[in-house]
Amino acid sequence: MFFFTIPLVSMMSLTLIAPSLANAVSTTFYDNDADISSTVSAFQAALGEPDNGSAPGTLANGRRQINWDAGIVPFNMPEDFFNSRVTRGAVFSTSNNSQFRVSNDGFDNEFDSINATYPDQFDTFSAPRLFTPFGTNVLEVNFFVSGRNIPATVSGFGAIFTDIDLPDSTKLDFFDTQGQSLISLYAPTNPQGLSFIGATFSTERVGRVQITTGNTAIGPNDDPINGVDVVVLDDFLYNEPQPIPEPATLLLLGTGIVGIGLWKRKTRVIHTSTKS
Ligand SMILES: [Ca+2]
Ligand SMILES: [Ca+2]
Ligand SMILES: [Ca+2]
Ligand SMILES: [Ca+2]
Repeated sequence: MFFFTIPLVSMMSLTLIAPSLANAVSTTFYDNDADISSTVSAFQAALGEPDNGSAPGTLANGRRQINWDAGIVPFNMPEDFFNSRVTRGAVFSTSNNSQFRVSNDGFDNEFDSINATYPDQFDTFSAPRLFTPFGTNVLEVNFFVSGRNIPATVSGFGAIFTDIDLPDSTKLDFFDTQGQSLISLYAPTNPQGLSFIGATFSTERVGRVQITTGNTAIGPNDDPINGVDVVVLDDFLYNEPQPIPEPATLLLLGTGIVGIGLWKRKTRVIHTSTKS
């Protein structure tokens, strides 16, 4: 594992005009090796200890994780399952009726009930279950105080993908609570294997993460030679969702940050791998 720092200014010049991004540092994590576990462990450490499981309410420290593998997670998973039934502060949505699927619910293996060829393409980080939006390849992750209908933010999020064949097909887009883009990360390819990407932020708060899985909704055969890249998801990792401060508090914070006037920004990349 190695570290290096690159300026983000050229990539994200738009963010320079946003006062909320003063002095922000993002650390990004990538891995598409045969074993991504060391990078996932480094990301868990960056998010913080402990794993807060399904504890309700907001805790001061630690992280939340979703591996989809518990038997109670249904094949047709509702969008709010991981805040209402299992309280981990994450609610998902799509532009297409917010439909989701979780594999291996008795009759299914790695989504072979959707397409019989998929088990040859997909791998698991945490066996046996995988996750996907349904009817679209784009989903949104919104954060809440665990088990409550109180919007929240995080300062880091990462996800594991399987069967990324084409570069630039799969990415995470991070947004603040105002909808300003914080960073866009493309995931490295790893056909029939696993890819991890994640980012943590020093001062910015992430209000929403948009996940793009390949370039098609799940359903067709994976056919990258003809430009069709089906990709699905395994584990999600994010730090403890914290409630969004009251508007008066935000106003005071914004005023103070503008006064500092140092809108420097840089990013640190951990373990970049180039396997294709
Ligand atoms: Ca498989
Ligand atoms: Ca799993
Ligand atoms: Ca493939
Ligand atoms: Ca694929």
